[in-house]
Amino acid sequence: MSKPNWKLIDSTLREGEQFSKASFRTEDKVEIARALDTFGVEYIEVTSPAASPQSQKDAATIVKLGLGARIISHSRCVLDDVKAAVDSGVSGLGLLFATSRILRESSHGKSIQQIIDAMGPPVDHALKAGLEVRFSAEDTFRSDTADLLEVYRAAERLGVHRVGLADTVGIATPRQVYVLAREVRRAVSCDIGFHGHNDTGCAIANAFEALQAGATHVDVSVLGIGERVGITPLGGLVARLFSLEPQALGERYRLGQLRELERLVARIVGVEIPFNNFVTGETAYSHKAGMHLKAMMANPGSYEIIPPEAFGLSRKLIIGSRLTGRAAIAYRAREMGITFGESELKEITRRIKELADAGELSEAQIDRVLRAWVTA
Ligand code: HCA
Ligand code: CU
Repeated sequence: MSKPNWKLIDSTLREGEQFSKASFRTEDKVEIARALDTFGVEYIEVTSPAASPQSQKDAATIVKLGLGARIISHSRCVLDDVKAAVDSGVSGLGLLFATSRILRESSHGKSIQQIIDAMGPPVDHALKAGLEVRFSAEDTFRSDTADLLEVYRAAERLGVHRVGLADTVGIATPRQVYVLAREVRRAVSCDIGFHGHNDTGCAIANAFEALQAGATHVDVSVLGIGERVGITPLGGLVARLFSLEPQALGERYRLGQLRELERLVARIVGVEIPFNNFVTGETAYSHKAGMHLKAMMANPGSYEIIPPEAFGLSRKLIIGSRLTGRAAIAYRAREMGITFGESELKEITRRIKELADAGELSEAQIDRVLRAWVTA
């Protein structure tokens, strides 16, 4: 990734509203939108104003906040839905139509040609209203490639700004995403978006591969919330990108706000942040084995690809476990102003490991052992 020219579309207020535990009140949406804007995502996607009367009012409320992020909405390819979106004042619209056989049969019953015919009026209306328009093929990765290219080319001829690849069911592998996104890149010259579900744990890798293949926009949500197990999580994709482009990510986003943003959304939907969450999880910066501790004390880069300070976080060195080592104990002793000789250090470490076999020692307990050793 030489030049980061991609943009993040946060869909916590659209895909995230489809999360089983989410039921946002207007004030929740406003708080989340503001926090997303502070973090610095380029787009905030909200639920289709046609979904319900409150959705219509909430979309307009968020537009009126006057945030830096572009507020876009999402809609079926139906003229009345597009009109509702235009009325709400959003500046962009993500239109979609399912193109896979299984969804064409179970969802709308249209052929590929009928899809192409049906998308004309809604796309046209949205474009004439001055919106940034995206057309996405729902269930892209179970669709026929020739059908997809036909639909995307037709969308481009209608003048859409972006076509979207949607891994609706989370079936795609990273390589498939790369290959298809490349093919679409060659077929159209407009922007390309990617939206990927995480049913098999590939959503971050898939989003990344889409970018590598030339996609320009990626959908994410805070903590990945969405239908079923959700989509590409904002924090996870940011971690993936930061490891390659730390400076660009630091310039673009207020990384120090990530944890607060996740806490906010977790509180509102009533879930815990996973202990092993990317970057912000409780254990994300815990180091424990003696070998790791030794190297970490010499150079924190030894076992960290993303410095916690970049996200306003700090690391935790666990030195009271049975896996601890001499270097870690010596380090703690030095912090307390105590220096031990080599053989003494070996003895103390052996003693601490023995004690830790009965249960991990707290820092205070270790300090007590070290002090007692000196005075003994
Ligand atoms: C859904 C639709 C969607 C749309 C993605 C997009 C999907 O299933 O509710 O507009 O690109 O996953 O296909 O979220
Ligand atoms: Cu989705």
